[in-house]
Formats: sequence, C-alpha cells, structure tokens
Amino acid sequence: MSTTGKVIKCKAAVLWELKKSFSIEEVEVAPPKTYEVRIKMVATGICRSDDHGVTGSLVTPLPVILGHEGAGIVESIGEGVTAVKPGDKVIPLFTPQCGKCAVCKHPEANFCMKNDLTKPRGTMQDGTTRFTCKGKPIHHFISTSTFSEYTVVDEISVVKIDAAAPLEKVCLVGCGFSTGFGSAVKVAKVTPGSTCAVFGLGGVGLSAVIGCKAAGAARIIAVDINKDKFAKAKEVGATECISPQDFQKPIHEVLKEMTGGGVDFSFEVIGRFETMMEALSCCHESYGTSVVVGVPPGSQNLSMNPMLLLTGRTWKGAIFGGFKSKDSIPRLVAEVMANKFPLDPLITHVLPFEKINEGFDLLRSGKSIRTILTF
Ligand code: CND
Ligand code: ZN
Ligand code: ZN
Repeated sequence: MSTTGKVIKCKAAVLWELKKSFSIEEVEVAPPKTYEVRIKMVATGICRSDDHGVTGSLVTPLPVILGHEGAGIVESIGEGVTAVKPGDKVIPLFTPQCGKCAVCKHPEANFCMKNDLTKPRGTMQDGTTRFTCKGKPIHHFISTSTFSEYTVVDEISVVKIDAAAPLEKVCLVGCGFSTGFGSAVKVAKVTPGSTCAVFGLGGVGLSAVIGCKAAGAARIIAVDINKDKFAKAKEVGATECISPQDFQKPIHEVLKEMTGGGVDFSFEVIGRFETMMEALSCCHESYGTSVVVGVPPGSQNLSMNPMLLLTGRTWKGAIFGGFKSKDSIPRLVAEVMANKFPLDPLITHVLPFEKINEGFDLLRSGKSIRTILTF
C-alpha cells in the first residue's frame, strides 16, 4: 500500500536532552510539502559532529533527531520537486546548495546561505518540523536528520546518486569522506611532492590523509594521541605517525624539526583550540597553509599571536571540504564506486540502527573509525 501523502509511523533515535542516550521512539513523519522530499533511510554513519550535538558543543534545538551522514531512497516528493523522484537513491546534504544565493553563485564558495548550521532553527526551510513524537514536535538537525527510518528534507538539501551505488558505503560521502578529502584537495590545494601533517585520525582525518595522498603529497605525517589509529593511517597513505604524548616539547616544534622548518599543509581534524594552534604553528612560517576542519566548542574564543600570520602563513577553514554539495557528491560517489579511493578501511563497524547507543560508545572510546548503522 502506498504511503504517499500519508503520515508514516516509524522508528527514530530521539535525543530529548543534552548528554543523554538516544531513545528509540515511534515517531510520526509528515508527508513532504512543496519542494520537499521524504526519504527512506538505508544507512547512516556516525560522525563526531553528531556527538558534538549530544554534548551541546554544537548548538542545536532540542528535542532533536541527529544524524547527517546518510543515504537512502526517495519514498515520495512534494509539489514542484523536479530534482528527484520516488525510487531514486539519494544523499541528504547538511550543506545545501540552493543555486541562487551569493555563495552558491560564487565560483569557489560552498557554504550556502540556506544552511541551518550557523544559526540553527532545527526546522525545514519553512520554519516548521515534519517529526512528531508523543504529541511533541521534534527538531531536525542541519537539514538532514538521518537517525530515523524516514526523514524529510528540502529539495535544496538532497542529491540523486548512481542507482547502483552501495548505500551502506557511500553514505560516508555525505560527510566524513568528502569533508576530509576536500579539505586536502579543494581547500588546502595540496601540491605534488609536498609535506602534510594531519591532526586527528578519525573518519574525517583519515579522509584528509587520503586526499593528501591523492594530491601527490610526498610526506604525510599523521598525529594522534590514540596510537591504535596509526595502522589505519598508514594503510590509507600516512608515511609517518606520531603521538604528542611521546615528546616533552610541543608537537609543532617536533614537526618543524622533522621537516626542516615546517610542513607545507596542516589540518586540524579534532575540534580543539590547542591542536588548532599546534597545527597552525607547525606549518612553515612563510608558505605554510593550515586548515581548520574540526568543529570547535561553540561560542568560545581562541587568542593567537598575529605574528604567526604576518610572516606568510595562511589559516583557513571549511565546511564539507569546500565542496559545493549538489555538484560534487554524484561525482565523488562515482569515483568511490570506481575504487579510486580506499573507503572500506574507514568502516570499522556495521550495526543495526537500534544499536545506535553502542555505536556512539565505540566512537567515544576511540575503538571505531566509522560505524555504519543500517535500517
Ligand atoms: P573522531 O572523534 O573519530 O576523530 C578525532 C580523532 O582525534 C581521534 O582519533 C582522537 O584520538 C584524536 N584526538 C583527540 N584529541 C587529540 C589530541 N589532543 N591530539 C591529537 N589527537 C587527538 O572524529 P571525526 O573524524 O568524526 O571528526 C573530526 C572532527 O571533524 C570533529 O570535530 C567533527 O565535528 C569535525 C567535522 C567537521 C566537518 C566540517 O564540515 N568541517 C564535518 N564533519 C565533522
Ligand atoms: Zn560530519
Ligand atoms: Zn545557496
């Protein structure tokens, strides 16, 4: 029996309060309105940004259905939708691409002004939610909310991908892989023969390593305090792995000594002020570029000495690896399907959706890279 136009009752992981476990609840998912799309989720990764949503370091209205790294199949579409149709395989976009704003029209920029990240409302573009649980409206998370059997997104926040794409793998293109990879190839523009340092070897950091390698870096120095991550880092392209805890002196000094003055490109893929400063300081004072990828704790400031920049360093950051989401995801999915990049090593665990809390425990204990939840 068709569900088109009807409310769907299904399971979703609801976060009622900060720092609590997810509750698997029965939720009602309203049909998509004009220019909206309802998706049956097939797989979703667990990214550290979801955990930042749990701890409150990424501010988002509660109660909420988190999750932003998913893939699924279109169940139904609202009026006026032309980009996708029922049955299409799709990836929801946590950075939309409206195609009309100043950012979308800019040839290089990607952080569409219709994003729900900088001033999150936790709603659809029209300011309302499509989720209800126990009579209460439940918020959306950065236009995606993939921790639900069904979700509704705006047409500007979804893109069609190859019908043959393995969704339980390419869901990583929805965040972790593209964010890390793009930070290297698109944001830093890593050059052949260069030396890179990547701080933080989770799913996003390892994808930055993959990007550095694809761009032809000669040395890729991977930095993490959890040495269990080193084998994987080497598998995807790191040439050396170091832990700051093995040295008395600050790690930027160690890196400068290792590289004769500093690396060409550095990446902070953790989300901590200290490591952002270490990453900036370890790049060469006259030509180094450092990219902030990790999400810092909300509404706090970092003080730094501008001399670090005055001598020639470049300090930048980007959401979603600087990629325009709608334009880039279908291509990245095709490249993954052609085995251009090693995505499989990033997937350490696959769990049924109901075991979401177990998946978060694995992330918090440092035992997983990416856990994929399947529906
Ligand atoms: P994950 O937690 O899997 O990896 C972080 C890694 O950092 C772990 O291996 C830790 O052991 C390591 N680490 C922690 N503290 C230190 C330290 N002091 N020194 C060295 N290493 C340390 O996270 P992830 O890979 O899923 O995400 C990484 C960050 O990227 C995180 O902040 C997340 O919120 C952010 C992010 C950004 C974007 C974007 O668009 N810019 C998108 N998604 C995620
Ligand atoms: Zn993410
Ligand atoms: Zn836009």
